Amino acid sequence: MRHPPPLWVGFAGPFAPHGGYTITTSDPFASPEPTMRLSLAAIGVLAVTVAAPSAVPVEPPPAFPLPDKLPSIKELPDPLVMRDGTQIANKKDWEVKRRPELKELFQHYMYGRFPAKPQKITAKVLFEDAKAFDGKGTLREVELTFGPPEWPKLHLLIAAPNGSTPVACFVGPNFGGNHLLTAHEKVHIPTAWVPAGYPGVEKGTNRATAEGRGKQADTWPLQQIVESGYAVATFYCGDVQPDRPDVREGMRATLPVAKGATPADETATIMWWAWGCHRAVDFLVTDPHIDAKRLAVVGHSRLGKTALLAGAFDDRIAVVIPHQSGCGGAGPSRSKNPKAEPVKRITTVFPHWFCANFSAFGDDTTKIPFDQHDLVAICAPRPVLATNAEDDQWANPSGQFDVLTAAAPVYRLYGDDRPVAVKLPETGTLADERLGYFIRTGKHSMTPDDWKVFVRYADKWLK
Ligand code: GTR
Repeated sequence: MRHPPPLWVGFAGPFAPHGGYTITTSDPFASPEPTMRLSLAAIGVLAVTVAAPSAVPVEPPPAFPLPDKLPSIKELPDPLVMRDGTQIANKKDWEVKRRPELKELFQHYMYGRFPAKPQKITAKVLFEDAKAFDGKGTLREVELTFGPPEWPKLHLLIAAPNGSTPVACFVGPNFGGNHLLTAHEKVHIPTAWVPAGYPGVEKGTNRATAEGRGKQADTWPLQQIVESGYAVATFYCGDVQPDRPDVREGMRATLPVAKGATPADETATIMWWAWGCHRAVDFLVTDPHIDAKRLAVVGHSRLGKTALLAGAFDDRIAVVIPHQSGCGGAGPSRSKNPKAEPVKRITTVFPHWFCANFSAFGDDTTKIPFDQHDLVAICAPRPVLATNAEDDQWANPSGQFDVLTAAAPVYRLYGDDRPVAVKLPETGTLADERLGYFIRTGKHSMTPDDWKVFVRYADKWLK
């Protein structure tokens, strides 16, 4: 059966006809892009157009009950039991029945609809410095446009070791702009709203300035990553969707404005950021310097939640690294850790991160028809590494280990008999199983030492 037209056809939105642009036939309910390798004819020439195939049409989502009508489930629900009680016993049924059901549930009740892939992506190389990092690597920045002029542009900063062999690549969003990660004067300074308090942000205007150049180079230590033999690609999350509620800008501005109540499952900010990761991947899989089969998505905190969601919804990503992602990421919503961030708090303080339906669970998380182990399980059999810090109980380090453990039965369907450590690993010891875990001393931050751990894990799973 063909699916119904996308929800927002007829509105001035991204998937609606607009001034001479082709309307996409892709469907916001569609499953992630099929694995593909697009050929990029001429990198380095001014503009390159990458024709992306439209997403595969799928059945419309089933009608789900209102949040308060859902049954109460006290513990982490069994990932291998469908909503109708069917027990899943093999990989095929997991892939054909349960995994799609979970993807629908996560969209409807938590992150909002998975947006379609744009039909046309244009990549323009803004600059390329082949003598960066003491001559050891190349630094480039690529501007990605998706079609209609009101769509924000994404600036992808790519650092790669020099050499002819395609290398594995880390990819993910950053918090304050690419320019904070290197002092290189050609790197783009965001024109979108940036959070106050980041280096070089003009007081009162939320504008980024050149003052910030290189001031957060430790969070994505480009040279260190390049010297360990990996490429790294990152973009400012606010290029896609600035991190603030109640303002329709970024990609949200391209959606129809809801009259009256907010649609319960409108695409929320974390889903848009994940969508941005997928658009970065669209480019990376065409890049001859990068091995399309060896991509690891990384993000910290709210962007760690993003990394996990991006990995779950795009199987072109080979390894998933949510760093200190906590509630809404690799931390359970049914938390047993009194120091961890609860759903009630996160949906009150950051209502825009999740769709309206998710707020309904603030007072009773037992009604959530899934938990975060199901999001990890959607990634199976791909490796997922949850990294943490002892002083960061807000991100629920022990709860994250419970989540990995609860996802393990799905990994076992793929033949991995020991996908996760048997007990919470010691501080400072990397448990490098397919469901990997690491906790260090210290606080909530992403540091060069954390990147050493990401690289060790990638050395195991991406080599
Ligand atoms: C906190 C939030 C966390 C985490 C963190 C961050 O305020 O409660 O869920 O996302 O922000 O992103 O740094």
